[in-house]
Amino acid sequence: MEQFIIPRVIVHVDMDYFYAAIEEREDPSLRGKAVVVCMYSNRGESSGAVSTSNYLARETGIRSAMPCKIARSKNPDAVFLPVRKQLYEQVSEKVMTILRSNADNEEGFEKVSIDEAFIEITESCKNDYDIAKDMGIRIKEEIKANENITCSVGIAPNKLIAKMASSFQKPDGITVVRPNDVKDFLKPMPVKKLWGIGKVTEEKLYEIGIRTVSELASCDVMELISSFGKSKGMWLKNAANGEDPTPLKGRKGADQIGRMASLEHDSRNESMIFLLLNELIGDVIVKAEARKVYFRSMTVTVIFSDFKTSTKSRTLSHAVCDRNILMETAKEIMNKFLEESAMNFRRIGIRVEDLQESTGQKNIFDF
Ligand code: TTP
Ligand code: MG
Ligand code: MG
Repeated sequence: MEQFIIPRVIVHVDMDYFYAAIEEREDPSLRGKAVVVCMYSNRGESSGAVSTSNYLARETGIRSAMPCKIARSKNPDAVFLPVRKQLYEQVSEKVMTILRSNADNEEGFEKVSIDEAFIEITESCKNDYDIAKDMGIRIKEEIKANENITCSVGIAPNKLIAKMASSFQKPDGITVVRPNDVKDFLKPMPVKKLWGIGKVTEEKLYEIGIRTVSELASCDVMELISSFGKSKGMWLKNAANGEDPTPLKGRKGADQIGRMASLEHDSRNESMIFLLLNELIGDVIVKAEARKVYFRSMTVTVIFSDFKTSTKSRTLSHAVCDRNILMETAKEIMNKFLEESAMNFRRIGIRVEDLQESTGQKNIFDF
């Protein structure tokens, strides 16, 4: 039976050699050298494991999770650096802000780890994969312009294929897998490449004679169920056929509500900016009311015509859900942005945070 699937366009972004790329950026003298970032244990530099390494280091066989000692023996000339987690968290935060701002809406964003996230762009690209590719290229440019590091992008009809597409061409790649190309994309892959298949499953599949994704796709689902149980068996069958209906996890527990949009053309015309701001704020208030929440803080984001992104936040004295307060505070911030930079604005966004349930709690204006 043919399943009815709502068409989606999902983007997966994964930063290239993330920790090592940040170290290279911070110290340009590292360019052209093999760089290994190590998580040393409290026994000092003689123990510990490799967090990551740049691609030059990988050429000499160095891999994540390898003992640092072995990495040293593989490439004594490499530069070994200790992890600086706080710094990487800060960069991650900025990258995530950029990604979030490119999603259709707040629900269309899901952070997967410190250096990767899914975003849904179905609406923004009107379900057109040519537009989606341009958006992917722009996201790469935006991250490069703001953070001076590269990423790899996968664009596909679901999370499973988008995730696999982003690792298809690394580093600094972009891979678009259109709905009609999903089968061909998967066909030649060994089963271990299917995102979600670990060592144990791989070995079990080998035992029943399945080595490639295409063999798995044509395998009888009942045989898979008898080997793996119902839910895993069905998942394997669907995944091998490139099907993954799982939604992005943005909605659940999202502690913020936000909207972002492009100006009709790049501009710093106040009335044009405030008109769009007013529209975005209207949407945010409607959502906050629907969720029955008040907010304590708010953030305004501006993306300038050179793709540089800037944000400013304010904390309010009380939790409210009030359109006028939001508009006034946002205008104040926007005026600051206009004062500080002569650059045209490209996109603007507004986000409310520190959400609190409004049930049983009065708005300050109720008193
Ligand atoms: P990854 O995205 O898996 O790897 P990467 O970004 O270094 O390289 P690439 O994506 O280009 O293949 O992981 C992101 C970061 O997480 C990585 O920079 C360091 C950290 N990490 C560890 O600390 N230990 C590990 O075993 C792995 C795999 C990653
Ligand atoms: Mg990465
Ligand atoms: Mg990653």
